[in-house]
Amino acid sequence: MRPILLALLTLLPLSFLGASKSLANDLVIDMTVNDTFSMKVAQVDIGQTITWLPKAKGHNIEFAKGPAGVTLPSKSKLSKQVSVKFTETGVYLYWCRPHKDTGMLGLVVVGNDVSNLSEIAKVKISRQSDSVLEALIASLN
Ligand SMILES: [Cu+2]
Repeated sequence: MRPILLALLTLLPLSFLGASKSLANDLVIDMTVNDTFSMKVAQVDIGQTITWLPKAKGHNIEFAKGPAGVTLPSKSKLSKQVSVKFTETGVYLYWCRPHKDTGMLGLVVVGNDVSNLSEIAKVKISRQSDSVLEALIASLN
């Protein structure tokens, strides 16, 4: 009787820890009132999900480029929460359609794979956004 009870007591907190850990591993990025993404370079593992939360109206996410041959997630509706699960490794570039020329963009790196970073670097947006993208890419090199 006693060993069983002990085993149950030790298992219980562990399973709670496991549950909160898998939740914590998924990322949340705010679309902010300042027309930015709260996290500009997001690193996730294969199978993880990122949720973008609209903290202000008039933002969305639209993927511009990803690893070769990978179908990009479809663009999200303005001012709506959206979640994307990433199942292919590589770097993904996305922006907010209304603010794409004023630097509201971000990168997602899946599975630590930056092999397509030079392809991402070739994307031209606007002078302001190109310099933002350059800085994000430099932070990964
Ligand atoms: Cu925006």
